Amino acid sequence: MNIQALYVYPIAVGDPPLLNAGGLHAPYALRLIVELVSDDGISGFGEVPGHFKTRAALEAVRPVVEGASPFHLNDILNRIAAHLDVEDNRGDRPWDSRQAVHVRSAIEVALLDLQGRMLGRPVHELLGGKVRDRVEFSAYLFYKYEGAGGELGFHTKSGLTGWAQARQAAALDPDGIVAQARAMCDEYGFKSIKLKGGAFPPDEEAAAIHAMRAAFGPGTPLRLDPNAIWTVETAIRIGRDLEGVLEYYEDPVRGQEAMAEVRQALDIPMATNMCTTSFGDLPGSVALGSEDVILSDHHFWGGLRPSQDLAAFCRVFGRGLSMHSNSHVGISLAAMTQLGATIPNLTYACDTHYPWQEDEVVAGGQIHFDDGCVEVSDEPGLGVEVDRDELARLQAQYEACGLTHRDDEVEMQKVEPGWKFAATRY
Ligand code: GKR
Ligand code: MG
Repeated sequence: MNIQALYVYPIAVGDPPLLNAGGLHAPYALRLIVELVSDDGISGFGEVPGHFKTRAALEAVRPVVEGASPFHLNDILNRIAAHLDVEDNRGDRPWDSRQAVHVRSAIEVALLDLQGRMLGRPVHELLGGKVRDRVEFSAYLFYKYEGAGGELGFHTKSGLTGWAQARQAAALDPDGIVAQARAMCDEYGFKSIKLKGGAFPPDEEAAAIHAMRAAFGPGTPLRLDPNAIWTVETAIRIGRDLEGVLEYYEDPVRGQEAMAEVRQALDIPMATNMCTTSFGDLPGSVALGSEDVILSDHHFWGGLRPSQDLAAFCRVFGRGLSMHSNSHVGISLAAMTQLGATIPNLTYACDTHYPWQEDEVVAGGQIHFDDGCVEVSDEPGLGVEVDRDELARLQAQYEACGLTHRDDEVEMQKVEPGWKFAATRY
């Protein structure tokens, strides 16, 4: 019952031309699927953002993982921490570029999936059991160019209706954003809405929030996330305009000090997945009071159990807890749902990019949302099976697309030559 083999599969999944503070999404989002196979032939899976360096780091921990008991999770993760020799830096872009946390997360989730399959128990029971049967997610809106991603990048198909049509439509102004919100909420039943900002001048993005408020009414919580490229002055000015309108204001500025300054000036809950992103950041968060809400993310807090530790911190120090997302497929969504089921103080609907993706590695196709929620599986492990044919197809797609890591600046330059990322733009 030991781990016989670790496999790392890089995959590319079609992703539409979504805009953010860092530039533009490439036609494919990259993910790494990790499989651990026991010597009695049982497999457990994990999924993390794809980057050639993370892939190499995962390959490098093979000697630590192979031969170990999947139930010696603490020992495996400790030895991985000691074994990994990577330079880790979150970076200044909207996404998190660290490798060690992604490696630990991929291995931890795959180990828990494997344990669950060996024991015939769902992962949520290995984490202490569920406190809810459904985990709620929110609509995640993006300014975007026309196109649905995949093979042809900016390709469009005719004859589409509903969300399929809205998913490929351009959304570059408040009307486009409201139309996108309507289509996504109608399709998935989401009750809260987040707008990814940082793409256009702040007043235009605030206007889109007001347009949504007018369209959906005060009963629909709204969030805005410019990914830290605004100045403190801009964030306070726009924040005053959005007081009483936003459910929370996510990372308008960069760093705990600036977030604390904006928080002091406004009467809006401040949220982050950029300034408080690791256990080492927690003392600063407490000392400065940099946020009201932390968006957990098991991919960069090092797994499901560390995310439960983060939830304990939030409970003790009066932080609300939400969940962050990058482009992902069903293994991540299943892990987010198993985790979310176990956290009593998960006080907000979680982010997910899932509606933007079409490709899927889990058998049976994309996981279903009912009224904005994903049902918590009680099947063994994460409760999803991997479709080997689809996995192979998405690996081939990875090989063919030529991308090795995410670089939204380079993608943006293909549309706007000379475009440069600015850590503070407005
Ligand atoms: O995918 O464009 C994107 C997002 O901006 C993503 O990179 C962020 O990590 O979703 C994210 C966020 O909430 O900051
Ligand atoms: Mg964010």
